[in-house]
Amino acid sequence: MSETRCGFVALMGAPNAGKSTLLNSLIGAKVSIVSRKAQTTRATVRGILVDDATQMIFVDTPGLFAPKRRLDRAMVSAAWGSAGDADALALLIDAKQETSDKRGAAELGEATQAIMATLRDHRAPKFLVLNKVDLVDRPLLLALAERLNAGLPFADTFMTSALTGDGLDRLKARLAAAMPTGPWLYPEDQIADAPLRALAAEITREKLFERLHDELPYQTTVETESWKDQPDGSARIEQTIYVTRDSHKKIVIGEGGRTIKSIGSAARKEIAEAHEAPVHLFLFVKVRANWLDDPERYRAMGLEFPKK
Ligand SMILES: Nc1nc2c(ncn2[C@@H]2O[C@H](COP(=O)(O)OP(=O)(O)OP(=O)(O)O)[C@@H](O)[C@H]2O)c(=O)[nH]1
Ligand SMILES: [Mg+2]
Repeated sequence: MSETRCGFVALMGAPNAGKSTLLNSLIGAKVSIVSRKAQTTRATVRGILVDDATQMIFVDTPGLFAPKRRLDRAMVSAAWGSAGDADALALLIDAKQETSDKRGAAELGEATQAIMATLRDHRAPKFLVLNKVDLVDRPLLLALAERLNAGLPFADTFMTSALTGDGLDRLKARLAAAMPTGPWLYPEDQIADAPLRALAAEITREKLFERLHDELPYQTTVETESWKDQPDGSARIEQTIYVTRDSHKKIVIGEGGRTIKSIGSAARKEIAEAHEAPVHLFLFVKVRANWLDDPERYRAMGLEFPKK
């Protein structure tokens, strides 16, 4: 083999820009959960991709926003932490939102400007990725690309649809060329580095995000308590869903257990796919008024616990 390359690409951007969808499309498998709601991703998630002699470790990060709660602060600081370690930074922009009528598409959104201001201080080469181009007319995209490039010198600009796969080949090739030479960090066929039990908890959390509304999904977390491989090849998995209030517990369970049943059955199917074997999933809902201030829960999420 010719000289190998290997490096980290951090996928950065505002909540809902499509970072996790892009990661899954690049890898060709679901390694990170996705939802229509903002702030779905809570901790960094790695997806590993080989392109000829190059191994790229893509790091999906929590969306960047002005944090209010302790959990928000932990999420945003995890995202900026991975920017510091990256060999290349990809700034994802939701092109649909950034060119929305409300704003007249004449100036950049406040959130985007704030992200660019912090990105400016990072050394690694920066790549601009206008995502969701399936939803935006071309002339608007070109104008947006121009405005963004005027704000920060990007090494290159890409127009992608993480949903349709449009533009991803060019992005992949260009990022591969930007990786430093060096030995690969993972075996050739490895696509993720999180243990299956962590992915399983995330999958259940995704189903909660799909089915719960308002503040509720933001006040829940999921942990895999036990995973037992059975002699017949199936897995017996127990998970705890933490909520902050008894009224939330009632909603998660639903009338006659309808909601929790639907969450469990959707999650079970997907976990079984990832595990490539049948799964028996048992969900328990626990009220922990202060889980958002409990260091143990942050450790389980893969986050550092902020002092305040
Ligand atoms: N039309 C369209 N929708 C997209 C595209 N990429 C992502 N989406 C949708 O945008 C929503 C958010 O996608 P995510 O991948 O969860 O976004 P994210 O940036 O990871 O969001 P956070 O984890 O909250 O920071 C989902 O409903 C996706 O299906 C795209 O290229 N086109
Ligand atoms: Mg995400």
